[in-house]
Amino acid sequence: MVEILKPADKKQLSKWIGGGSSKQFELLFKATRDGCAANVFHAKCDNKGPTVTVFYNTVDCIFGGYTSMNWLSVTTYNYDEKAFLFRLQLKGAPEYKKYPVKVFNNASYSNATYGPTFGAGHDIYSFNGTLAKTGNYYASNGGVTLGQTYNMLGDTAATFHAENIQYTDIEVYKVIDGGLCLEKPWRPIPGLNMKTLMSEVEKYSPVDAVSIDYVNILLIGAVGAGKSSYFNTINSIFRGHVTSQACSGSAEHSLTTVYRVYKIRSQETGFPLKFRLCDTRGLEEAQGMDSADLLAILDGHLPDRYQFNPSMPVSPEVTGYKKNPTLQDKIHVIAFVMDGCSVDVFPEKILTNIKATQQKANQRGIPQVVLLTKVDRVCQEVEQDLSQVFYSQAVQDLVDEVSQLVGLPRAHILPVKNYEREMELDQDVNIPALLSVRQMLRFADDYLYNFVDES
Ligand SMILES: Nc1nc2c(ncn2[C@@H]2O[C@H](COP(=O)(O)OP(=O)(O)OP(=O)(O)O)[C@@H](O)[C@H]2O)c(=O)[nH]1
Ligand SMILES: [Mg+2]
Repeated sequence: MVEILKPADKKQLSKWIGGGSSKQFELLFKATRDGCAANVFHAKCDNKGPTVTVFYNTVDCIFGGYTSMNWLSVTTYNYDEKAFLFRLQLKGAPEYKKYPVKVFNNASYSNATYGPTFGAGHDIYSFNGTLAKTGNYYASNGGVTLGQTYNMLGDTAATFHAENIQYTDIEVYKVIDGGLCLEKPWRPIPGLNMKTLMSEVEKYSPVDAVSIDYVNILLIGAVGAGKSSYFNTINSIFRGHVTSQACSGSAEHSLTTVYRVYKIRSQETGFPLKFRLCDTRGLEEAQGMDSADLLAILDGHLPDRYQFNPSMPVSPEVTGYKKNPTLQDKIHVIAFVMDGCSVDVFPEKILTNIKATQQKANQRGIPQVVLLTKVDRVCQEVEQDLSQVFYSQAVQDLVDEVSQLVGLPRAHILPVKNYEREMELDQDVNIPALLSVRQMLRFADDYLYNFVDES
């Protein structure tokens, strides 16, 4: 028998449970499948960590409770600050509401002869012993006595479950961090094919009217966000094997200390492709790339291999400083590189720095994207199978979150996984990476067209 909790309900529960990532719900117990018996419930659900219990009654109400604590067969109340009751549906109509626990000590009640029970005085007491089915439901010998342990926020038995404890089903789901794969991709990419993508990127040439040979894509972001690894990833794809031309790794301060304008050569022709990836020193809270350095890069003053010096920002006196940069020297697209795992705890100072850069970029009309790296660490499914990137609820949620955080449209947020542990190329790594390059090249052309129109 299939589970009946709908994807939209899972999404809502996932949000209520919180903690950053989307949740997966693994069905542990289902009355209509396993029998409505307390011993079966305990055999399947004890010591399984956080769970959601869902009740379906004969008047189409769906409600239940969440606890982050184990169910046990010993008789005890369980302390839980995170527990809550919820309503998903009232008499057939979706009515989402979360009711927080107010007496933490009594959040749930474990007892070998009880089914799942929430609260002292038993806010929700599912059943005792074994229930036989009457027609299509189990008439509960438990009860619902609201308001003892949970704050019902003005709701009553009538508006919670229509005072009905004839259950057509009771389900208990184990809540797992990460995951939840969608049936349809959240970012549909019709005709997606690695060879086509590669050839599109290889054939790219900047808008004719501006007569430049290549476009410059600037990679900026926090220390360790994956800027150098991104260049290595793109370079690897076109070189035909995994390369690590740019130094990458983990360090307290930025590993990259020199401004590098990297070329990427096509394996087939041996010629450089018509874009450059400009790798920078990481942004840091205390030291790091100075805003004067950044402006100099945007406007094309800094030479390749410029040595960043946090205690001495760039000046026209430094060797190689281009006093009169041309369009060819300027930055045509900015990619903010963000570690997908640290979006929730993104340092305020670095965000302020990014916002300031965005302001400068907007004044210059430079298009911006976010390269959202390390998506393999965002969700278990994606870690196991990278082809799930565009099917992962967690990645979709993260893209939404980042889009809000930096104020860019969602199509500008590009999830990628860089080569880091792999020794061989992998199509599932290449596809999101190539899509991100293609998108940036399209944006670069937008910038160039604006330039043509202006002049
Ligand atoms: N799992 C995983 N690890 C990654 C990914 N991208 C980068 N890393 C790892 O993250 C660490 C930092 O990557 P770098 O590319 O050096 O980061 P950076 O932004 O250039 O850092 P700095 O130059 O120090 O500012 C390295 O250990 C990489 O292997 C990714 O997509 N997934
Ligand atoms: Mg680096």
